Amino acid sequence: MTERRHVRKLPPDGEIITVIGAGRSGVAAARLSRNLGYRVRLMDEGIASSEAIALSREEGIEVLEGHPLAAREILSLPFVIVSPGIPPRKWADREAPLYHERVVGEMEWASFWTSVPLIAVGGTNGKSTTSALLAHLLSAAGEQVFLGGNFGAPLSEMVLMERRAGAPLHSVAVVELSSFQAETMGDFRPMVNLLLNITPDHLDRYASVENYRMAKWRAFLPMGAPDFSVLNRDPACGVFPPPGALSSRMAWFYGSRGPCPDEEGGLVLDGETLCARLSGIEGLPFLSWNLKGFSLEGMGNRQNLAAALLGAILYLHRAGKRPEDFTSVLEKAVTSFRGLPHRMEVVGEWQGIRFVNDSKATNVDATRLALEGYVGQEPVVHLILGGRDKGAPYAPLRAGISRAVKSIVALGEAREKIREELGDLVSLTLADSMEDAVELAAGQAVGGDRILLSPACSSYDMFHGYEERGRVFRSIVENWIRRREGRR
Ligand code: UMA
Repeated sequence: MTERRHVRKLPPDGEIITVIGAGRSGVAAARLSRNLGYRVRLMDEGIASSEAIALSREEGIEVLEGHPLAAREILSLPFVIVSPGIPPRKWADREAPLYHERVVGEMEWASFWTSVPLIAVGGTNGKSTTSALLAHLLSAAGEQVFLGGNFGAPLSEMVLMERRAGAPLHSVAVVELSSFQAETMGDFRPMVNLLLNITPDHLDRYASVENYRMAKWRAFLPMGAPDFSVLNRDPACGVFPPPGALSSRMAWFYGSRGPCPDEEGGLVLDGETLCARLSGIEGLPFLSWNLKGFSLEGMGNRQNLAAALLGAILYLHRAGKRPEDFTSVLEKAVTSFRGLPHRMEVVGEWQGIRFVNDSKATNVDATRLALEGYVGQEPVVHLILGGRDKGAPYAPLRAGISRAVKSIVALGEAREKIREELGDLVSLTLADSMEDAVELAAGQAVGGDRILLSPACSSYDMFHGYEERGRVFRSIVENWIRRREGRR
């Protein structure tokens, strides 16, 4: 089990703790702190009126609504827990990332109060799928897994549940970790910490890409020698640890096509056959797996698979399990994983034409990764792109489009910009609606082709979020297939 070291001084018994942000994280952190015996104030700039807030009040938590955050006030308080959605400039008058002795993020706070080993999963894209796959693999290997963090249930909810039960209910916690949760970290000690990729994102919160990058690395700095940092070996994924900053053990994974720069010290997924090879990890023999039953498409998912498998192996190894007890279990479990909705999700197939919903690809890099998974064969993709433009150029898609895409259908507010930047590469048509887009893309497809919705844009010009966009796509595809089947 990971030994916990605290640089921060934990607040003394009975101290007043202020939690800022009364969303799901803040409420959970406040209730956990109250359960630990602290006096707790929950502060929010907006209106806090959920059932959970009423419950918090009943538990003796003081709730302050409509309370503007002022750095001078916050930093004079004895101890503060921040919700991930609160940007540090609000409470510290400065840009992230930063560490403060008396200010801690919700996930890190919760991690101080549990002995359940943690596996963290960070990265710009692929965090949720990798977390879910990792949890699936570990459950198959007989672990009692908590899955949460940025994924949904804050870690504080797990810790509170366990304290109330008076015993650990889980043998391991897989926590999806966002940069918002990482940026304040200073004592976080997961047993295994995965980093999938770092590409520009959240630039409305961070002053520069460098600040965003450093926010992600903060989750690795406190880790020590027995713990594993599990990092993507593909240079295109932007995972370059700050020189000399990591004192944990390192393990690499490589799921991209093409030769891996260095096969020792991690897990490599072979290009075409999905054969995984593990080597160079102290205490573990050379191991290999045949993963061709993995059903998720796209380069991002190959990398997610390599990361999750390596994370699972390292955790099981550290938990004292023998490779012969988990090797074939993991191989089987990979095959039964069905993925998450809206992330390279296969939503239909008709006469060999497969329809793939990647509505979660709300930025250019996510679409770039989706396309890379189809490179290396004849182009098969009819790509539906567009939505609300996020200001970034579409040029990073050019290489993938040239090699994997047969045609583009551009949709939404961004469609003219997309036509200007990509229209010279392959045939490009403009659609007025999602229905129109599916009709246009599928109308050009033959058996073996893919209709891929991977918009590289946010959905807010036409939908209430990427989930709604994905659901609409799915239902249009199902109708399209039903109509074709009716004609036969
Ligand atoms: N608030 C303020 N002042 C502010 C901002 C917010 O007072 O400047 C208040 C709001 O009025 C609201 C509360 O803070 O009452 C919301 O807090 P929050 O934004 O931290 O939201 P939570 O409900 O606690 O959800 C958070 C994560 N939200 C964010 O990081 C923005 C959830 O991730 C996470 O699932 C949840 O904790 C459980 O851990 C969501 C997310 O969008 C899914 N994450 C980003 C992403 O994935 O890109 C990082």
